[in-house]
Amino acid sequence: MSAFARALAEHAPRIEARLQAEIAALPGSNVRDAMAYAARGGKKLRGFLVLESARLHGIGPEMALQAAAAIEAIHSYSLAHDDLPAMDDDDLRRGQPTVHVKWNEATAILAGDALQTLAFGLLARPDAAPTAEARLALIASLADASGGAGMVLGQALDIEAESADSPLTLQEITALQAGKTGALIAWSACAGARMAGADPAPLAAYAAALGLAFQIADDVLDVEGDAGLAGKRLQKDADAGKATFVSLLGLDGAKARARALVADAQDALACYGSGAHLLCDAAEFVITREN
Ligand code: GRG
Repeated sequence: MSAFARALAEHAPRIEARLQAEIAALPGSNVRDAMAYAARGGKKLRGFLVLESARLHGIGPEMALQAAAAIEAIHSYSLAHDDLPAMDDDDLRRGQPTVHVKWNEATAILAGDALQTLAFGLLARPDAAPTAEARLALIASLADASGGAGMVLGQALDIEAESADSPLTLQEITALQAGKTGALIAWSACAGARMAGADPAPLAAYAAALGLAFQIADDVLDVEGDAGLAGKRLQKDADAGKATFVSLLGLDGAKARARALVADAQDALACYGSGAHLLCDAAEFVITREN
């Protein structure tokens, strides 16, 4: 097992435990149960990026786990809503029935809503960052990353593309994915710098390349992956005739582009020296993952 795989395997249950403890503290309801279900499992890659970028800036997991749980709450909300019939209409996520299939649409919508507000609540706690300014920077940047200039915009462009007259161009699909997938990954990688009041620019450059490589790898997985390992339905984009990095660049071209982006991501970390080796390995991981 690589050092990265070991670190991810160590971090993921701690992030999950922190998030589940926060959800368990809410009053009992179907929505609370659905929140816990939506937050369960997954790689916790975004939380990992938070913990590692915090470590790079001298901030330990006791403090950084709060922001790691927050970003995984936002990510879980986005998946629960993305799976709804009004959006991607999926019945399988992380190898399990999706939230609206297990409960119903109203519960899936409310669980997503409550996961989203929980995230901002977690970041507002005194133990989320060393100073009030840093907490505000985390909150404001997460609002940007997840809202109408970030993930929600990317999702809206993706939905619009389904009924467009012509498939998206490479430039359009790159912009779409920068919002839909890239914005939360970028927030995660920059979180440690924001907590410490440091310049997040090198981490932002790392994350821009990482996020795009992640999405290209997702498109490759959609074509070549094993649905059992991926824990979700594959070939959806090709079946829907949607433009993807694979349809635009070809399978080999998409893989080559992802590999070049991993090199760019690793180059952006040079200023941190050997302290960033796990983030370097994370870039390698996103293009070799099977789920
Ligand atoms: C509903 C506002 C709104 C946004 C949804 C995240 C998203 C936007 C849609 C998800 C659709 C999708 C499959 C996108 C591809 C990239 C992606 C986000 C994959 C899932 O992330 P992983 O692989 O998942 O990190 P785990 O399960 O490991 O947490």
